[in-house]
Amino acid sequence: MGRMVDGTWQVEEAGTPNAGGRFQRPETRFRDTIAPGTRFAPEAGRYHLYVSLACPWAHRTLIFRHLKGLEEVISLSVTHWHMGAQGWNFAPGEGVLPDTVNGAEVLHQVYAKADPHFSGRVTVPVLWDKATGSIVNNESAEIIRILNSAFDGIGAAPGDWYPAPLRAEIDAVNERVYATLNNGVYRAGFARTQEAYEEAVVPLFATLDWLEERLSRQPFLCGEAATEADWRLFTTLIRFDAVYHGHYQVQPAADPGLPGAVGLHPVALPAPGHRGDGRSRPYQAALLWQPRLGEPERRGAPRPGAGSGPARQPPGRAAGLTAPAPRQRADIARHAAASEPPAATAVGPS
Ligand SMILES: N[C@@H](CCC(=O)N[C@@H](CS)C(=O)NCC(=O)O)C(=O)O
Repeated sequence: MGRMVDGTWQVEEAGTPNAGGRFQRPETRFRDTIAPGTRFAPEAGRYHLYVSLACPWAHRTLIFRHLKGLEEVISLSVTHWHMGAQGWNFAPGEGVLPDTVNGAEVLHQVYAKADPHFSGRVTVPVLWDKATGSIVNNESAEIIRILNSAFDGIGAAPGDWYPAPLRAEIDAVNERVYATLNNGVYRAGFARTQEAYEEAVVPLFATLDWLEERLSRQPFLCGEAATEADWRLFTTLIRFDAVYHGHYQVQPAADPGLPGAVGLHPVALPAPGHRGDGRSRPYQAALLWQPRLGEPERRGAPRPGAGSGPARQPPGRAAGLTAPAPRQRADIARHAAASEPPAATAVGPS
């Protein structure tokens, strides 16, 4: 891992935490949009997306590129799955799509081309403009909004995952899911103190309860049809078993009164295009509380059988942190009861 300092790559320790051992996500630097009459006008073939398949944030943008049928409109590069000392790179490997636009061997070269004095983290996804030779945007939440509508009329498939009547509700769901879950798994996984870890894990599990309750009365997060909020949740949920439960130690307390581990339940995986059992369909997976009865507490070690490589240490969290204490059940209940987004008329993608 590393970062850019005034246009030069510098190797540094992974996931450097801030005061109190808390993980803090830096602000994203490139925040433009694509709109007619602006520096970045909508044009087929003009823009290029850089992603890593490992990354939940980049995964969102890949989903939207596909949902909107933009495969022929926006070209794509996929980094090597392993982030080396030089950061994301295009070394030959399974699934790698080399950089045919800038010919970069490592992604920081792309950032340096956009801004020779760039300082900050070199992250995916990146939406690149071939015409100006610059980065339009490297914030996934904004890139998916761009893909959702900017190419309508010039080759995008129909569909609106951020429909006007549902925006307030989608924003409210996104806000909680981002803070406690999308980013919450990082706050737990990279915490360096017990306090910071619990600050992340308690609201995280409360949000999972809240989502479970919400999806027990409606098929999608904001009503009868999938919206952006569902896709933003999906890319985190789908990584729970593979990454967050073991590698990031996002696990519930040993307290039997607390919910069990969250799992992606194989029987809930519907065939592509099939509506499954009527719940949690956009995720192709169910949010289930799975009490792992009879299994020893696994805190501090990856789940047996999880992952394909040798057991690894959690990315940043010091060994020996323990599950939230029983007294925190009250906190979980309090978070679970946190304000519901406003009800809104259900409108599906059109
Ligand atoms: N705010 C960004 C975050 C993207 C992000 O953190 N991507 C990770 C991969 S999952 C990354 O590239 N990290 C490299 C680093 O931090 O050095 C977004 O949502 O687009």
